[in-house]
Amino acid sequence: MPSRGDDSLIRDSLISDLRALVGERGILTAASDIEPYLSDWRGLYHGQSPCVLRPADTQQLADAMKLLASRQVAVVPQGGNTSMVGGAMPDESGRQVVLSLARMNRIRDIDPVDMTMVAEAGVILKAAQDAAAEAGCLFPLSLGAEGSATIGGVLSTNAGGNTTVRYGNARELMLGLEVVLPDGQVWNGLRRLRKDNTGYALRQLFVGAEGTLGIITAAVLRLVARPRAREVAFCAVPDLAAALGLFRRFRDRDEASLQAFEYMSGTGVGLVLKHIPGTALPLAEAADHYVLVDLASPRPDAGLRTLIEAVLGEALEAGEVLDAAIAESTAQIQALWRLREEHSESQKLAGASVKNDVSVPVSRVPDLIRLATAAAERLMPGIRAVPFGHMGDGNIHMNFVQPEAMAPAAFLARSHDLMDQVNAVVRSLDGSFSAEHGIGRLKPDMLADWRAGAEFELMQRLKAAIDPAGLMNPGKVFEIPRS
Ligand code: FAD
Ligand code: 2HG
Ligand code: ZN
Repeated sequence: MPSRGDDSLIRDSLISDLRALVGERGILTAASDIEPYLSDWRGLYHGQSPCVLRPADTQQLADAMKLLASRQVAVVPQGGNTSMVGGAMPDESGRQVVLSLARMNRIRDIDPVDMTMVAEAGVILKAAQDAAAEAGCLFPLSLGAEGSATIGGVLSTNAGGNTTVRYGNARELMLGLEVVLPDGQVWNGLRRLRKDNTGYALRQLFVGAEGTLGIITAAVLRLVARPRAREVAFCAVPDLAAALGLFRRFRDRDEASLQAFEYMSGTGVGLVLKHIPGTALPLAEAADHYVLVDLASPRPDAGLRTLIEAVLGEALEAGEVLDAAIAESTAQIQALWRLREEHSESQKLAGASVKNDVSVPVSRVPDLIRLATAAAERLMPGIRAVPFGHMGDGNIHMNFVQPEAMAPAAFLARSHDLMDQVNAVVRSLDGSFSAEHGIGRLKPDMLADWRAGAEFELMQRLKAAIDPAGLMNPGKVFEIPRS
């Protein structure tokens, strides 16, 4: 067992050897510089790290990984640090090195004929969207954290977001990858092919692996045609069945134009209006349920205004819609979307919250919201249910904000009881306990339970084959094995 003195000698020599590989700008060691990398967005975890590595390119990163592997030092990859499950947090031991991809932020290539972009892992999602737009294309992945989340992070979590209903998850938007393996080997799989049946699709293994198998350093992203027509409406609906009915009306009329269909509860929109300056309800009266519909088409003459008015008109007549506002300008589109995208921030400002990022078959969304809300209210009278999210793909954020009079710590102490209640409902509806945010540090016990048997054993065997020393993001996805 090394003594404290031994520990700091090992640490000092590791830091100086790493510095020799990545240069002065490639490593942070001062406590005040490291601090921002040690807490997560939700404020659930606070870790420790001897330094933060910030390599400038793939070769520097590969050299550093070789060194870390030879010294048996664990690595915690970090992109924009927007994980909702503590995925990018080191533990409290002070022995895990945080690896930030922030400096690897070049867009290496955009090809509007192949409809591809080669982006390094540290490129911010918004920057990738903007670059695609400049080239006359669309990179359609879209989520509230897009101003901070990175390409490496969204691929490593297989992020979904608002447009999954139309374009799929991050996985479906990736054609090739460059990865640094746990031993420092570089795998260049940056192929931009739509068809490539050459053995196992290794690239898909690293998507959604949450940094537990290797470091994604660059990716070939799939672009799509840029929209030339768009219509967005914010609608009040009488109940959950009506919200689902409205979704079906839009999907059945023109599935190809439906790029987002988001649900919000009256409580959730109320929290946004209360806590986020500059927001306003675009309807005359508040309601218990709302949906946001976003239609887009690459055809300027797609007739989306006629379509949205016709579908909303029919739904109004059928009593499925109470009232609706259709955006008349880009500024109004942004204002309507803000009511949806500020949900996470407003819940943070309203006190402690427990999040359940769950999915069910789309047809079961009303049952999910109704049953999970009832179960939580039975467990804790006064709790504020704020379900919202991606109704069009079956992924609802079944979140709960603390009762107003309760102490945040007392509420958070009941987190697991609440999550168990929601998960029991999700199980009964054939759903998943983790739709898009991943497992991270928060849910390895759930993964072991829900996927027990052949599926979990196969995952463990893959992990052992690719990262035999267990140095890649330990304690995420899998619990750390007891020695
Ligand atoms: P981090 O948080 O830094 O890391 C996430 C995980 O990926 C960690 O396990 C980390 O170790 C690993 N990782 C990061 N980079 C690499 C790499 N280069 N190689 C290997 N592993 C790596 N998620 C959704 O799916 N849909 C949403 O709509 C959505 N909205 C959000 C809104 C807000 C306000 C916030 C705060 C988060 C939201 N998220 C959403 C959650 C989050 O998963 C995404 O923001 C994003 O996928 C994380 O990207 P990041 O760069 O911040 O990754
Ligand atoms: C979203 O859809 C994100 O806005 C965040 O996935 C959800 O705060 C949450 O629980
Ligand atoms: Zn979401």
